[in-house]
Amino acid sequence: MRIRTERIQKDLDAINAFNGTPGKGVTRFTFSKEHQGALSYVVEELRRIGVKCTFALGGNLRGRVDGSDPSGPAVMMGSHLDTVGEGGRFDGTAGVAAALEAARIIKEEALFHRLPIDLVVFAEEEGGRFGWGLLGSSAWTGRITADQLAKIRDREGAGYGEAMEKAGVKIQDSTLLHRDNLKAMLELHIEQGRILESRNAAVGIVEAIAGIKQVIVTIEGSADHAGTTPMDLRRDAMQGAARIIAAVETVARQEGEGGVATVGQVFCEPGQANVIPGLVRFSVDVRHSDESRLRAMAAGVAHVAENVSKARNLQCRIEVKAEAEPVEMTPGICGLIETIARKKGVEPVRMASGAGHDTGIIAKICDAGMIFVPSRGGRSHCAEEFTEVEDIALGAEILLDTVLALAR
Ligand code: HGY
Ligand code: MN
Ligand code: MN
Repeated sequence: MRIRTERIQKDLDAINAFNGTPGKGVTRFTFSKEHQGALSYVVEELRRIGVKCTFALGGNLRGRVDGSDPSGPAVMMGSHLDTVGEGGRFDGTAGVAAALEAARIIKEEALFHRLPIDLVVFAEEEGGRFGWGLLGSSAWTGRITADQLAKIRDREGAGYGEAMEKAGVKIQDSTLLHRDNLKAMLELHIEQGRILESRNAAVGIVEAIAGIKQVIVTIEGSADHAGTTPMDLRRDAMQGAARIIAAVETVARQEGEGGVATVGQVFCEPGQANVIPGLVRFSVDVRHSDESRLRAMAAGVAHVAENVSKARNLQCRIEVKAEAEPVEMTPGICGLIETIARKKGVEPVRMASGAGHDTGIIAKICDAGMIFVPSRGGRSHCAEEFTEVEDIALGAEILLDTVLALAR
């Protein structure tokens, strides 16, 4: 094996030292000092091997390893370093560390490749700061226009561009990614599920990524005194929201295997024990591997929200945030990963991803593939998230050979 496991371990430790909630998982929100600290570690590690980094459209970081044909379309490998709040040490970080070590080997051993190989760190994959997941890759591929991006604000009201500037991120290259300048995208990622572990498999090949629709539901009633307002005169936003939230689970359970739905955020105004809530805002995240069922689930939630609001004389508004259709990975790339894994004596498992990934957005404009490595107990988006560094190293070895095969 060329990949050096101990260097991946060092990268994981160095990157995760940049953490806004030490002792409570890992928190690195996009353009925060933790995020920029982790990015600067990657930039420095790439500089050491002679790879120059630039910031591209959407605030994504790109380090270019030039090949013999610098003008050819690139082969891209990487992931993200932003996390959910109090998340894990491996979601995104494992893929960046694997790509970083692969880049080291390519440079140290001067491995021949014709096309440029780009190491990328996507911005705002999780949506933890701006409430809009897959944002950096969506901006880079033009799925989100510059105007739409300019309107996106974080909880403190800071705009995306403003946050970038404050973090010292200067866009040096604002070209959109497209088929002529990008040949393929490869991402190593932790599985965030139980399949590999239950099958005692070391490597997964992602064939498809589930679709996602994230909305924010706002229910508006009237704030009023909790002690003097008779029950039948209330317009209690919380009682309406509670019934809609309970129905979200039913919408998902009716789908059986393929559908999941989550209410992860609830805000209440004014949020005091002795005041009847005037306004409740909550997120709904629905996912399905089939696009028409995804749309049906989102419509089902909207239908319940409207009916409950009407029956209770409440106002209801639904705002769509992130959405990504279900997407297939490129069969040729899945086959290439499989051949390379088998040559290393590894029998990979073909599977789908219930989690969304930037590669699913990039796959709209070029060939794409993902390599999964096992998650202990399937846990993710929590401090308990864990993947053996040896599994990441094996995945990185496969990533390295796949990227080189595509860039040759
Ligand atoms: O939400 C997701 O599926 C991913 O972790 N951003
Ligand atoms: Mn995630
Ligand atoms: Mn991720």
